Amino acid sequence: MADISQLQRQILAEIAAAPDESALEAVRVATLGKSGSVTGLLKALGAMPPQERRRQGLLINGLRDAVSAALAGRREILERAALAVRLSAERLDVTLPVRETPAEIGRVHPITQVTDELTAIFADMGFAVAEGPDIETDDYNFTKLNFPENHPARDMHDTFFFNPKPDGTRLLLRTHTSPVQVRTMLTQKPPIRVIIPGRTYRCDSDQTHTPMFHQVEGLVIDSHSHLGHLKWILEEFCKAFFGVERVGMRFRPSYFPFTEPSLEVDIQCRRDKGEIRFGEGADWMEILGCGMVHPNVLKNCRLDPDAFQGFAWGMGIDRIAMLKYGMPDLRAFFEADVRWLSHYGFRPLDFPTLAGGLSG
Ligand code: 2NL
Repeated sequence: MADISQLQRQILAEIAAAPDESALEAVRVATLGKSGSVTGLLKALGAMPPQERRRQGLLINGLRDAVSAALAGRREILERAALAVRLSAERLDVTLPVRETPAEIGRVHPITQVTDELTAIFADMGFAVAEGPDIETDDYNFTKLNFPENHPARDMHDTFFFNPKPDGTRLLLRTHTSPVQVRTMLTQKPPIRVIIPGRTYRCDSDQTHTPMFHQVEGLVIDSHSHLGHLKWILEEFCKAFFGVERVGMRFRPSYFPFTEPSLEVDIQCRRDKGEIRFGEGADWMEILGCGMVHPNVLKNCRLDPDAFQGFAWGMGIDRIAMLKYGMPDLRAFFEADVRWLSHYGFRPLDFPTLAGGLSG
């Protein structure tokens, strides 16, 4: 059948000339597709007398097989060529640094990091963390803590007061975290061992003060807790926090309404061309205040001063964060500048632990 071999030559030539996979697919549709030329010939077989059908069937099925084989062969050649083009066009520089995912780009603020660090240190010594509201009553922030009615810290200049309520009482933003200790003593039975990290507020703003700042206070109440225990706890804390084997400490007499006796604590340091090192040198730096809880405070918190005694301390988190990580400007802490945070912040999955290292 001259016209069938003629048709086959023509189709195979088209297949061989197909420049890409979509042109090849067009040839397949035009020949083996539902209304394709070869399919049309196969359909026509059914209407033929048996002998004719046998003869023609052999030829037409041969044509179909030849076209299928040619299509498959050409497809493989075109696919290989397309892959070769892609491989030579796409380049990957495996020496480039790995790009971080969004979760890895985020940074933990130094205040959060330092809070986590000191929580890990005190937790290791058996302290629980307590929390309380930022908005407090005058009673919990001042009166129960043995502040005299006319004490200057109650002054409008230091405290952010809310407008007075009809009954004359007024709420305020806590000026220290001590009201949380008051709440703890009112609700828990001794022995009490807690630390309270949190936000505190004072109406004060300059180079070294921001109206919102962070404090951590500690409280121990038991039957025989004394200043010797307090000194040991503070010394262990300073060694772990600043990562030194030993640190000289100096306890100076001071005054707070809520402790008696009251002390201020300095740690030994060396100031060197703007750098500061702890545990060595001839300089001293004040880092915290502390003392034995005043009997009036115990009474105000429904604890019998003849049965219980204890000690407390307080320090600024912002300040010890600046000291440990060499951050010169307090106000940058609260400016929410991502460039500052990417420089001074901490990697999110490096939790501070005593075993794994405190500063990641
Ligand atoms: C400082 C000094 C201090 C306390 C805080 C306290 C709390 C209660 C009873 C007694 Cl409920 N004391 N806290 C004691 C001494 C000092 O903070 O200079 N903070 C930055």
